[in-house]
Amino acid sequence: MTFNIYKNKNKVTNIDADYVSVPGMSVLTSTVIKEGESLGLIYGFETDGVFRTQQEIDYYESLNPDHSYQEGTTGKNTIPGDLKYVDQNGDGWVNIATNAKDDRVVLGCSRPDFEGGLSTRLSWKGLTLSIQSSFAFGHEKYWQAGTRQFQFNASEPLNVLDIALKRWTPENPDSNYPAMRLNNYANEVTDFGVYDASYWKIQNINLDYRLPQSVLDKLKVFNNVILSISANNVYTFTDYPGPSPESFSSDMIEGGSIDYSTYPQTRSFNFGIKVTL
Ligand SMILES: [Ca+2]
Repeated sequence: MTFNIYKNKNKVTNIDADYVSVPGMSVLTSTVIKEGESLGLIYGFETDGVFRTQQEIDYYESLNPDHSYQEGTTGKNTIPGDLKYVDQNGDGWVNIATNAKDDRVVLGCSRPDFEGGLSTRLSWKGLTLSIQSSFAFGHEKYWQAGTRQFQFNASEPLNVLDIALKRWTPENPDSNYPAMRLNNYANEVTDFGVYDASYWKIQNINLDYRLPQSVLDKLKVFNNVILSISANNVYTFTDYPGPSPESFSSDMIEGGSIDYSTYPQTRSFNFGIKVTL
């Protein structure tokens, strides 16, 4: 059995100013590089549940006469069931403008506390069983598709997951999931989409069977015959809700912080015969 574990420790030692990533094709402002901190920080808005009533919204709207409390990137008006962003700097409104740092905070870090692998090889008579697995613990990831389960685009309708059934509605006023929005995408990164991405993945299980020497002696044809069966991408133990906790963004800065729903790896089964004449 081999077991290895390691910690990738990193720290940004010098940067002129916080660098906030703005991927080219979207209005997301999703990660930040900060001096004295690790790379891989997820950056966005802390939320405090959803707005429950119009009275509650009216109160928040009264806090700053110059601004509506939280104006989304599409300029939508807040309605009951919308996520409530936290005003971090206490000026009575949430500045959602791209690159605005007034109310954005670090929501998590995509760098695991520990990573490693565990593999084992067991032999008994002609049988050899080997199992390979890997793990990563203590990190977060932004599941972008998760937030999209509560938004519906009439021109590009997509299926949504059953999590959408838990959404806030006037009949389900205690829900902590936001109301469904039509054609009003809120693109801001919030802690609502940030999840623990710890996992333990069984990558491969392989079983070999070597024909006994007595059988080979009888056949008088082969020197060695090994039958093998293996499974790849066997199972991942995780609480992460997306298809894969290993999913990542191809954006160089965002890297493992943002899960744009990479197509999950397939599970495969192989059967083989290795013959030595
Ligand atoms: Ca503010």
